[in-house]
Amino acid sequence: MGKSVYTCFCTDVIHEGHINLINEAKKYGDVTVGVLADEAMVRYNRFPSISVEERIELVKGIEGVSNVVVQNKIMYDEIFEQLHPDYVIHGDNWSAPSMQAIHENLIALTKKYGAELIEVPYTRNERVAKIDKQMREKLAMPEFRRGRLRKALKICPIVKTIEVHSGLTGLIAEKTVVVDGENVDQFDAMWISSLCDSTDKGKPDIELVDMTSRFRTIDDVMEVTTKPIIFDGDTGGLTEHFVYTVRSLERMGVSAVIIEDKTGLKKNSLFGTEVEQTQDSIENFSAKIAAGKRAQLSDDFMIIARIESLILERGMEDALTRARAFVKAGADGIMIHSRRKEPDEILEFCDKFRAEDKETPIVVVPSSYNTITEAELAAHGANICIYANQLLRAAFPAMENAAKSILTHHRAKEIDSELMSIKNIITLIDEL
Ligand code: SPV
Ligand code: MG
Repeated sequence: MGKSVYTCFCTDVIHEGHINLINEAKKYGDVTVGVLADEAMVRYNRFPSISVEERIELVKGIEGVSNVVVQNKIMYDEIFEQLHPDYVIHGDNWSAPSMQAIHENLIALTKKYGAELIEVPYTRNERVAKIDKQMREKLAMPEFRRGRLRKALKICPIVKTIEVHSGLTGLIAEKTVVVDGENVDQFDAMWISSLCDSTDKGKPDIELVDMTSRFRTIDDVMEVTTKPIIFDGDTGGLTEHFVYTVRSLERMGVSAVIIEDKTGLKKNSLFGTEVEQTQDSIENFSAKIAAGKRAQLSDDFMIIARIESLILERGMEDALTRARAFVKAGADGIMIHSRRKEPDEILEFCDKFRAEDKETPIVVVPSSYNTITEAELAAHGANICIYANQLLRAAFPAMENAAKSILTHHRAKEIDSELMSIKNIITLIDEL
């Protein structure tokens, strides 16, 4: 019997590097190519821009490929169990932490199954670099980025969303990857928080930072990222203004705006009933949502209604009544918020809402009830989990600590070991 060779592709574009890999593979036997499934692609920072069926067709078209299968996980365990390949062929680009984990996985599996790992030099030239750049460009452009949240909602068990308020925090959201045993993980989306956007400018979170300035933050983030953006639209302002905001956000390539059912001078929800806050009427807020939906031009954009009944201690029934009304008015999702330490009321809302509405996405913000895991929230029907302020809260004490140390010691030596090295900071931002 002939020998079998396996390789996995996680790409939407075939370039000479892939052809080279297949040509090498052919020398060892019959070539099977695994096409990485959508669920695994997104964990790997390769958001698919074409469907898995289209990727299969693409690979089938390469001369020398005998079989095409779908590889469901980033790691190769299932593939070895199913196919028992004699050889696995892979480029030698092992430097990223996720690639190191894959390398270790392949070394262990080839040993276990008596197979051989063939490493071929990764093709690096201007043409391949240009194709990579074009792929990234496609992901970053408004048309594609806007629809990416709806796609992520279909692919991800829960869309993990991190707060960003600048280009730098955008880069953290875009690039941070953790490898934990066999799992590679990263964030799926970004939240432009009113609290963090305002705080970063030294302003209170009371709709004081104007839209032009908020849009400027979005632009800074978009310059350096490709992931979808969910915009914190506060109350949405006057309906007559909100319709223009919807159009601007859509045009920029933002995926969703979340507006909260409050009126008058908005204060941050985490104050709860400690400050005066007025909830909007169901009628007014429904009319605002409906006007936003009418103004919207694309099918991709989402207007998500945020319900403040639990924050303002108006009870579960009020929250559910509002959720029903806002969905009826056209809301594409419901955000339910709570500032309790325990997640009980959020889970009760999710369970009750899901019992009557299986489709409408639920958004949760576990800032105060932070012991709950993403998997537990997903099990109760939540679809988007927003970590709304953690990056800013991490930065402030670290910066204050550095300032205090310099003032205390009258020099910067004592704090230096806690800081990013000068070499790393000057090379942190990639040059074009
Ligand atoms: C924000 O991040 O600005 C929010 C979420 O609106 S919260 O601060 O929890 O109200
Ligand atoms: Mg806010």
